[in-house]
Amino acid sequence: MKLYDSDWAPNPRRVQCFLAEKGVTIPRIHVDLKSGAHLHADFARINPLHRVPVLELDDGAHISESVAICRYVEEIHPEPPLFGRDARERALVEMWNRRVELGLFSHVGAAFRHGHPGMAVAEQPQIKEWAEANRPKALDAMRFLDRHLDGRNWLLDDYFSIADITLLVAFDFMKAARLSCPDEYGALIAWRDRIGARPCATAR
Ligand SMILES: N[C@@H](CCC(=O)N[C@@H](CS)C(=O)NCC(=O)O)C(=O)O
Repeated sequence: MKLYDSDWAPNPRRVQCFLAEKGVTIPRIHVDLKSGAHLHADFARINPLHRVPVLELDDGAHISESVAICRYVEEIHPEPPLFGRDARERALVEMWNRRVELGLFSHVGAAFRHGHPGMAVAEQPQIKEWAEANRPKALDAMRFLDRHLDGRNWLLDDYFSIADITLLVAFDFMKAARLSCPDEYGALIAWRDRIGARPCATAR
């Protein structure tokens, strides 16, 4: 088994964070996104969508999509469970993971891809107005998450899950999108401090 990933991009980081929380290591093949290594025809055999991360299994199968990779890892390394421990918790994890993906991650991603000069070639057409339109949406999501986290350790109270990992990656990726968390969102900032002590925070 090997993992095609990159050292700075957010979706590969989601998998690295997940593996760090599991205490699992998978051999990695670095794909240099900046030089366009993922755009080569050869990489299409690994992922025809030319994106990382991709997990290559020993039978030659390729799993892309960061959450699909994490689900596979959860199946083969069940401890500690990060997708929920019973039906109720699994549904709540899915709910919060999707809320973070759709509510924050996607807006931060759009602000980055459409606003950063370094993405002008990769993101075509790059629409600056779309980057700007996504900034207030990201702020709305931060406000929503801040309110939810008030009085809670993690998105699911005392249970740490993949949803927190998704939030960590989205939160930290804000810097690249030139977004920041307003000081008034104290519960969200305290959550970021708390997760900073976990293995996922330093995973790369
Ligand atoms: N939905 C995919 C997204 C994968 C993705 O967009 N990966 C980015 C890095 S974060 C990428 O490979 N970008 C290359 C490009 O846009 O050309 C996932 O969850 O893994």
